[in-house]
Amino acid sequence: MRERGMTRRQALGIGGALGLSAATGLSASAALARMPSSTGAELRSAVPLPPPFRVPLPIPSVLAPVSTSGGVDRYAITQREASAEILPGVRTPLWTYEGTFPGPTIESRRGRPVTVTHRNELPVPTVVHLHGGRTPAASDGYPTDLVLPEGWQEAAMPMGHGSGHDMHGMQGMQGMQDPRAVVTRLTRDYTFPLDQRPTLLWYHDHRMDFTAPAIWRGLAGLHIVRDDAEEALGLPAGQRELPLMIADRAFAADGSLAYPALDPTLRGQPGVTDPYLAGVLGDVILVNGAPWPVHEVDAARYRLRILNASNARHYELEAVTDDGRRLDLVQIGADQGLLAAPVTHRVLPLAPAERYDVIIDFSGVAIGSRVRVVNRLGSGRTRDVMAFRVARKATDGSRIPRTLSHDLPAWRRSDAVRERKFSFRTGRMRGGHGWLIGGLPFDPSRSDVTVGLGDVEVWRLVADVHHPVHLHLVGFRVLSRSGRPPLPHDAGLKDTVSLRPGETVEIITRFDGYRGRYLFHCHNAEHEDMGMMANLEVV
Ligand SMILES: [Cu+2]
Repeated sequence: MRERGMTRRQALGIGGALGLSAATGLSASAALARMPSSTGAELRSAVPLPPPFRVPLPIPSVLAPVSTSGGVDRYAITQREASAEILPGVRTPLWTYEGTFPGPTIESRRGRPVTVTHRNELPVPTVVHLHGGRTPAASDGYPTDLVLPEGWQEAAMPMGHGSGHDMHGMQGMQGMQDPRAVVTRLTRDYTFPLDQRPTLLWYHDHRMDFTAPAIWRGLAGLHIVRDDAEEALGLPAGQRELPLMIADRAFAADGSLAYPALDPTLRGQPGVTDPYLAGVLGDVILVNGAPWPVHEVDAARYRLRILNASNARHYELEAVTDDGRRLDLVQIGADQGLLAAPVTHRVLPLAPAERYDVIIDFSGVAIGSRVRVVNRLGSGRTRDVMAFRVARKATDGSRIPRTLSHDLPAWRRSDAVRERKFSFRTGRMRGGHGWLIGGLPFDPSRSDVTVGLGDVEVWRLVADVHHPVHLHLVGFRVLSRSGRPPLPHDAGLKDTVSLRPGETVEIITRFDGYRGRYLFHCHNAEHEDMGMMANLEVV
């Protein structure tokens, strides 16, 4: 695996991060003017890469329940090693849910509980988090609530044992105690009431210190919640509804996924090598696990349910026809479900962990031609994402209602019982580089924020570089960006908001659902592993 020299991207990654944090007098507008496209450094693959738009778009299989009795859908997922042909002619070993990347999709109904029994046959402990789920704390996948593989030696556990190792600062949380951790061996039942708005959720690994490399190796899958009201809207459905999990990766010479882990076994020392401290970017764009895929479509409306499952890469998506026209991307939903009314974009920004529910209309596109989905922030091969080939004329009974939903929360600033401010910045952690919230690296045993069940609060989130900030348990609304109104793509109910360099974003939410210990954190997965999480206790 080769690394680029000191590329512009890399200079703007960690170099940009440190530069901004040092420039204390820098105004927000000046910071935005120098905004890099992503925060991170790019790995370069060491195998030949296929041309774009040749590999068909895979659709992840829908998992069949083991049982549906007693009002609960029960599923079983085995976490195990597998290999897949991601690049044509290349075998790539993966860590998977049920043998595939992405893992199988779970389809569920609003208010109908789902229990998933996860069995860990991987060589390391795991934790499952359902991102965007309104989930009781015991099933929310707190990072120390480990599921240990069979035969895992206590002494090898990164948690709960003081470490005398004299490693540099990126060793992270090693040796930290968490008396509240609930550790199980081999299996764990995760129960999701799914008493929430219908939307696209995703499940992924959330293990303390090792979330980023575990997701990178394949531990991610989709979970869709539906209800009757949404289905009655007449949106494109069936074959014309496509989940799109976008994620960048890089490949080593032996076909494995390249990742700059300090400990490639992911058993001991956490963290990545210095050039990648700001985030790991790959040079291959995968959609549903396939490189730059192509999908044949009717000349009709399609519903694209887009997830950015990348560790650190940001996208600005455009849909461009062969004759250079940009198609409208009509947003109908955000992270936490339908908007009140559609919002039309020509360019759709997409930060790690964000989801956008988008309608695209291929009816005006010449039969036999292509629509390329491109990332305006990419360069070279990373500019392409995927393509649609418009294959045939077709009838289209779908519609996009002017009103999509009536149940969005309308919290006002005056409803808030408290305002809080959190900075998301680089800093020193255990003698080295870390990513800090409010000046502190994550500590499971520390109480950071305690909120009352049912309280409405306004949070002011301040960034140095890009930080996609995610709250567990609740959805929120974006109130402002650096004193200005929210951007068009901030509409609706979100659970992840993209803080851009130098920006201050205000959000408002009500902490309802369940009491217990939750998290909020940066969803740049490398930042998250290097300290950028905090405890959120609902009492
Ligand atoms: Cu971050």
